[in-house]
Amino acid sequence: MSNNNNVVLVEEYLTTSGHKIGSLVLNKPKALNALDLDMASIMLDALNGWSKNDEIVCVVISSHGDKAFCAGGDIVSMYNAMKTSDGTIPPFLESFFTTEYTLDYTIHNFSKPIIVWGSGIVMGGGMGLLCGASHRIVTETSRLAMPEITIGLYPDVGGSYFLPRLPGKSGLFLGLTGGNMNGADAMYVGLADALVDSSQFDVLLENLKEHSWAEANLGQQVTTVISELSSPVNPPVSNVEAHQDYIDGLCSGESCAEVVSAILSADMNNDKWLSRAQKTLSVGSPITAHLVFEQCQRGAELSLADCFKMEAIMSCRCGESGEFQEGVRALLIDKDNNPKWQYPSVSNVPAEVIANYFASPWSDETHPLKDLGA
Ligand code: QUE
Repeated sequence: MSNNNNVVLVEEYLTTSGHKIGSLVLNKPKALNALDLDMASIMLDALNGWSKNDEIVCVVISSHGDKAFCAGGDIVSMYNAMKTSDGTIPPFLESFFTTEYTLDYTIHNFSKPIIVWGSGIVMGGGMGLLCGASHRIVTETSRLAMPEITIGLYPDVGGSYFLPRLPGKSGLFLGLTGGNMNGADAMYVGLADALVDSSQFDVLLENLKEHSWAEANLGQQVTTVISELSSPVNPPVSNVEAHQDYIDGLCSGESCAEVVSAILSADMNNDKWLSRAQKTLSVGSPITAHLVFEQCQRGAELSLADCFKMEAIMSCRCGESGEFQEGVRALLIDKDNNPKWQYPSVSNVPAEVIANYFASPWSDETHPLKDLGA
């Protein structure tokens, strides 16, 4: 464990009714609260304790700093582990992903309401924390995305489950292009439950503390408290909704190569949001594009637990293949923004290469997430 155990602040607030509210505050604002292994372990331990504690009526997950709820994962530590592992699966990555996915899964299946305050940047690992919560709040500053194609990873943390379940082909499009969602997009695609003004966090906590907690249905009571918060003065407008039919048309192809070529050759009509998505795909990893296409196909048919098990395999394969390491080098280590991807385009990637990302390095009995959902 870390020598810096205030990376997540774990607190219990007493309510006037005599109950307790669990609070987890991500506390690495300079790193945009990117999730590291210590943070994930602390959160998982706290949730496991609170699930068995009858005094606790609900949990609030939030973060310090205005900029980000959580901008992703601690990929610099992962880079350092990959650099010294020489093309094998770094044990650190296996530990990190196992802990992170167990945490995400625990949030999805928690026995009491979990409120996530998803204000500011919510990307990658942050999406994993948000998506499974029973009460997902976004604000006028929220920016949600799965931008992993930029770094040669792929949209994990349950992306295999939630992307193929978004309206039409929007999940495939967002995974391929790293497209940004604002608060209105998040509401439209069903990844948020309430859009409120970013000034309302203290009001939310105060009202949760003052609530009577007298009724049986804790989830309904949290919904009521949240419904009393103020909406944004200038609410955002959904890009995904505005472009849904266009996105569905672009993503209707039968193969990854067809879809990617349709998006890359499309006239984005000077639309800023669509053009940015197109640009991100054009400079992103061709291997990642295949992984996104494949995970959306496979994930549509899988349970949540099986999606996380598949992602543990994919993520460990990413840790040994070199593509992810090169992406992190180019974007975050050397910052030359010039990753040398292993294949020049989607059409050059052999099927066997992609198949290997889904080939388990473990037997069912030795899979690190074998007990998930059991
Ligand atoms: C694409 C990504 C990530 C990214 C940038 C991308 C990502 C991620 C981070 C990140 C952000 C802040 C940090 C940090 C990492 O950046 O997944 O350590 O402090 O975690 O273009 O997928």
